Amino acid sequence: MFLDRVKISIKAGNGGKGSTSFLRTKLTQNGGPDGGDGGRGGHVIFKATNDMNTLYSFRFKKKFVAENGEDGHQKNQTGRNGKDEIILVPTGTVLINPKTDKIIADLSEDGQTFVAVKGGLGGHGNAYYKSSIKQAPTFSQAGEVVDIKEVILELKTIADVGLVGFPNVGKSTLLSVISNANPKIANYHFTTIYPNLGVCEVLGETFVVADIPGLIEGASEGQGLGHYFLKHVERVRLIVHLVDISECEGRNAIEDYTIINNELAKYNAELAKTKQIVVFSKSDLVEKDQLQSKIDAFVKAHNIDEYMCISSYTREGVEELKKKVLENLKKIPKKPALAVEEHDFDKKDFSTIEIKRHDDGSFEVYGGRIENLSRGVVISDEISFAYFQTKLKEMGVIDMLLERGMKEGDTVIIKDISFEYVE
Ligand SMILES: Nc1nc2c(ncn2[C@@H]2O[C@H](COP(=O)(O)OP(=O)(O)OP(=O)(O)O)[C@@H](O)[C@H]2O)c(=O)[nH]1
Ligand SMILES: [Mg+2]
Repeated sequence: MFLDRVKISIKAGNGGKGSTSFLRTKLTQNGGPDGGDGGRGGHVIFKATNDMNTLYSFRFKKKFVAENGEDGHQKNQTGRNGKDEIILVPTGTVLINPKTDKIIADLSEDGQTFVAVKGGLGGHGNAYYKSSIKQAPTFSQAGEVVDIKEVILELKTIADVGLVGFPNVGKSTLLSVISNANPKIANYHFTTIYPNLGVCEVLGETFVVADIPGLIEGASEGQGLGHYFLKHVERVRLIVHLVDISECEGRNAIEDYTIINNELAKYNAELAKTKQIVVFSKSDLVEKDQLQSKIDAFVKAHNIDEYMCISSYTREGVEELKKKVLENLKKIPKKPALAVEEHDFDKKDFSTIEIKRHDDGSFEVYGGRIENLSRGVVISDEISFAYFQTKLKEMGVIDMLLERGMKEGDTVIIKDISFEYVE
């Protein structure tokens, strides 16, 4: 089963809680605060590998969760960081943000990694809050909670060469004779239903060839297997365009070439500009004297300057084709990685403070700066709550609320904390 697009959910680990604790030894009954900080949650990291070539493993496992950070301990011991969740994907996997449909990462090199979501920060232990005026803080901070995110994985195969052409022209047969691949070959259309990759060796060098399902007229409107698999040749540097010169299926080689090029252009203008080598296949089925005149007519009709004539059966022209491909590849630079958009998965804006007035007259305060502060509040703890109120004043939140018309007795809601304003 071939799978090249899948939506999964990922969640980085939450930060561990800071600890509230006081030093206790045989000699000290009421020592100072010694609650350590919580550990950081594990990150969610994607890693490309050449050992995979489909997204099949994501068919059944769609949820990935990194470990939470450990809570802080007494004696100023910081909790352990959560273990990262490393998700292996085939090289060529592109990560897409489903909310914007934009690409956020392109894992085009073997071993390349991408931190998609960072683990939550650990909360501070009570030792952190000790100051000259607050000798014995009885509160600590909760760990940062990280939301679940969704991400689409799409595989856009990385190959140097793409084999393109009508069904049954001999693409898979050619791949089987020039590379280590062992694709299915048969005398009917759409034998190939998903891409095959093969490594071709020539003159001591190698290149990767992708064989995709055949295209037909109207593929852009979904005829046959449609355009779907063209994404697997989108990134090739060279297209080997196979045309059955024997016309053994009653087709016309000159027309076939035009039809396929039109379909490529309809899919993606960039792909249509990719350099092509026209390869006339099944030459063994044509009488020698007819072959040249057929080729001449084709070359004239399309005004092409580079072509090869091969038979995968007799192997005629096959070695020359491999050399020609290598020669061309040396002149064509690798395609750059895809443009990616800045993504907000691991970014939090800790500077914002927003106020919303509800219909019942209550005020809600939210935003990154507030979220960060509210993690430190234990509402049942008087000192903690007093600290929170002082901070709200310092940050100008109370002034902002007064400007918005807050009066004595009005309810203020901040995250899961709600209190009445008292002047
Ligand atoms: N005589 C001859 N037959 C060939 C040659 N190459 C392929 N064939 C035959 O043509 C038929 C189609 O070959 P495939 O390689 O499966 O063709 P394809 O282009 O991959 O076809 P799809 O996967 O359906 O798009 C098979 O019966 C092959 O044996 C050739 O050079 N000479
Ligand atoms: Mg095939």
